[in-house]
Amino acid sequence: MEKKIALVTGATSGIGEACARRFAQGGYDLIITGRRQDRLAEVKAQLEADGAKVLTLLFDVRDRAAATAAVDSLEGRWAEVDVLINNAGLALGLEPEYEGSYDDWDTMVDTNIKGLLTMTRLVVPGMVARGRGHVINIGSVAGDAAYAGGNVYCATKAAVKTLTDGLRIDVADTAVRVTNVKPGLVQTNFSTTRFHGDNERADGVYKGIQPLTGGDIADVAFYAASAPAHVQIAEVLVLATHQASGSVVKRK
Ligand code: NDP
Ligand code: 8X3
Repeated sequence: MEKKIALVTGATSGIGEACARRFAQGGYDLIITGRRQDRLAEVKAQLEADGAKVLTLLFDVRDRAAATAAVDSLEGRWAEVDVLINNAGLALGLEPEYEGSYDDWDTMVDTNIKGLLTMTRLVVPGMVARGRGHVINIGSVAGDAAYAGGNVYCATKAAVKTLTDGLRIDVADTAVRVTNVKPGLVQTNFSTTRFHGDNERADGVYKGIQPLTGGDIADVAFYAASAPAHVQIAEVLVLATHQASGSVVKRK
């Protein structure tokens, strides 16, 4: 029997890379996407060592023409994506809303909302036509409530929740399932990116608490995809044990 295919956006790092790994270990073949060819090649080699067949697609999810060309280039069984993991995303800055950077706002909105929408628009029609498929969006606890300085990033993740719920309604008459996985603190490149490369400040985010790993989130995504066909894991909030919400973290 042919293996199922999972397409993971932003698989060059963190949660996306861990999801690719978990799905490869769970018997899927993988389409991994990202903007860095060298990292895509390294992740591909790891996944192949786990027994998966792997296709890489190099594009920026903000570039709609490039995303369209990449998805259109898929041939044969590779075009029949079983699981789409919309993971590519980022936070930039932690400034008050009235002092934020216009460029940072545009990047977050274009990536976290419009990039996710583009990938959904490109991949889900095939799922509907085939009568099977699963979309797993990586939302965030940040989408549940704003925290200090989170403003635009939190808004993009609130949008991910609304778009996930909207899609679930729109495909409810098909067998396609839609899941929002909402992590709390996960130690990845996320904070280094948020603080524009300031590693010391990024490390401070995870001081005094054992954060989640990308693997913890990948396990949840894989569980959702592995549930029986009549079970739709609609939304999962996953927090570190000493994190209670987006703004309540108990540190030692
Ligand atoms: P990382 O920075 O480790 O990974 C982000 C991934 O997204 C990278 O592969 C990156 O690729 C990719 N990416 C970013 N922008 C684009 C783009 N324009 N086009 C294509 N790929 C892009 O962070 P995480 O793994 O933590 O983040 C993954 C997702 O998880 C994000 O949506 C984030 O919001 C969400 N999340 C993270 C949490 C955390 O605490 N870490 C908690 C809750 C949610 P590249 O290497 O090319 O930049
Ligand atoms: C990432 C988690 O709390 O840093 O979405 O925003 S948080």
